[in-house]
Amino acid sequence: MMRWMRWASRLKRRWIKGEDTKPHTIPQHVAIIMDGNGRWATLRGMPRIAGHHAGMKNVRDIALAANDMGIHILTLYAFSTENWRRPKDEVEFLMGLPEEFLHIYLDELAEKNVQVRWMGKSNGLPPHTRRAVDEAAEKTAQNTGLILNFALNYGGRHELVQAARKLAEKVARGTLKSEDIDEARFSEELYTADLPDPDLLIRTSGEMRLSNFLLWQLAYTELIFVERYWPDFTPEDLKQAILTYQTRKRRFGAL
Ligand code: V0D
Repeated sequence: MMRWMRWASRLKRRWIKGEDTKPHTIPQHVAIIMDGNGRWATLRGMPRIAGHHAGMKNVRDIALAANDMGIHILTLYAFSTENWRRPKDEVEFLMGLPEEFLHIYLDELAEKNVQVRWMGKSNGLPPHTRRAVDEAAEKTAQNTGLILNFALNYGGRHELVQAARKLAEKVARGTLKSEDIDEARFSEELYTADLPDPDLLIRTSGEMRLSNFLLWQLAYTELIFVERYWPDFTPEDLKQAILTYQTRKRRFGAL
């Protein structure tokens, strides 16, 4: 409970007069599975990578909208440990997107006080991708606005296994007692150790699966699935998702 309290005062929630979402129940952590980029392109007779590129531009729009709404953390599933199985050309294109995104948008995001982070398996990313995301994280580490958190080379089961392994090593070395392993201690070994769990997960493009995303952290998260493909997902759709989230919260409170 105390861990997320730190976030309460982290960012002043701006409230826009006339807006119909309620400021006191804005989710502090929103996670998104940005699905449907390939299908968006195919539908237009374009190559899949054109969809990924359109999806990249949309990351900027939604991140700035989230920042304006006073969301504290936006965690985006950009590349999973399973995505390596895609065609080599597509993977190569995807691995160029962080650099392109940061080249175009980092200055603007940094100016708006956004902190860029990434989480995932550090081994396996091409060095050029790794360098770009690490530099962006370093450059924005002191920013106090939205935390824009990219899940890159991320797999939920892998995250859990590496947490178990780190704990086992500490027990073997005698620096941790097995009876001291509880949920709080376990979650300290996850990539999200210093973040509250997501309040809201949005998955675009109509698929209703978690696809190995944040398996531990989503235990109590409200799940919202929208039909819209990611490149077509607008700040207005984000606002609608938050309104739905708030309706659910209100119903829950009435029980
Ligand atoms: C493709 C839709 C931004 C999902 C969004 C390497 C599929 C566009 C980034 C990004 C991707 C990552 C880190 C960072 C800055 C930007 C990104 C990937 C894919 C996978 F620090 N969009 N984006 N990364 N797509």
